[in-house]
Amino acid sequence: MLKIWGRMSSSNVQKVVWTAEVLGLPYERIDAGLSFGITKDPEYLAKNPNALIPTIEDEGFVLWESNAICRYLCNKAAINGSAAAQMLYPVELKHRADVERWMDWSSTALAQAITPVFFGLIRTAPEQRDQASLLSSSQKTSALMAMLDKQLATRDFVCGEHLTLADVALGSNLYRYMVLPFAQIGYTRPELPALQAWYERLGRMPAYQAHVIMDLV
Ligand SMILES: N[C@@H](CCC(=O)N[C@@H](CS)C(=O)NCC(=O)O)C(=O)O
Repeated sequence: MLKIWGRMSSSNVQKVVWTAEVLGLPYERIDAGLSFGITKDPEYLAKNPNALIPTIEDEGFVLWESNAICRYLCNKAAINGSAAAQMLYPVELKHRADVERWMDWSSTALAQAITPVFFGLIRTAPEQRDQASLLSSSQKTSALMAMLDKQLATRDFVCGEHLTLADVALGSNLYRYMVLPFAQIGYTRPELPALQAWYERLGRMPAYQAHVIMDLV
C-alpha cells in the first residue's frame, strides 16, 4: 500500500493526502516532522536526504517533493484509467502546462511569501516577532492573492471549471491566508471577492474539510 510520511499540519503533506483522497487511493500515513521527529533518522534520510516531509513509498519506489508526488500519483492512476486523475491532471498539452505553471508558482512564489508571516504568527512568541518582516510578508502574500483573484474572476477553479492539481497545490496556503490572525500585527487583508468565492467552493469539498481545514500549529 502507498505509504506517506508527514504530519497533517504541513501544507505540503496536505496536498499529497488531498490528491490521494480525490483519486480514491488507499494509503497509510506515518506522522513525521517537527515534534514527531523521524526525519533525521538514518532510515528516513536514506529515503529523503532533505530531512523534510512529505516522502512517499509506492511498491518500493520512493519519492519526495510534494508537487512531484501529486503528479506521480495522478499519472499512475491515469494509467489505470482513473477519471479523477485526468480531471486533476489534464492530459491536453496546454491545460496541463497551465496546471503545472500554477503548481510551480505555488512553491516558488506563494509559499515563499506567506511562510514568514505563518511562522511569525503561529510558531513565534509575540515578544519575539519581527513586526516589519511579518507586515512585509503579509503585503507580499496579498499581492499574490490579488493575482489569483484576477485569475479566478472568470473561472470557478484556478485552471478552469473543475478542480485540478493547481487548486490542490494552492489550497493549503489559501486556507492559512484566510484564517491567520493578521489583526495581531495590525494588518487587514484586502477584499478579494473571487478568491473568497473559490475558498468557499473548496470549503464545500469533503477532502478540503477533512485534511486542510484545521487549527494552525
Ligand atoms: N519543496 C518541498 C518542501 C518540503 C518542506 O519544506 N516541508 C516542511 C513542512 S511543509 C518540513 O519538512 N518541515 C520540517 C518538519 O516538519 O520537520 C515539498 O514541496 O515537498
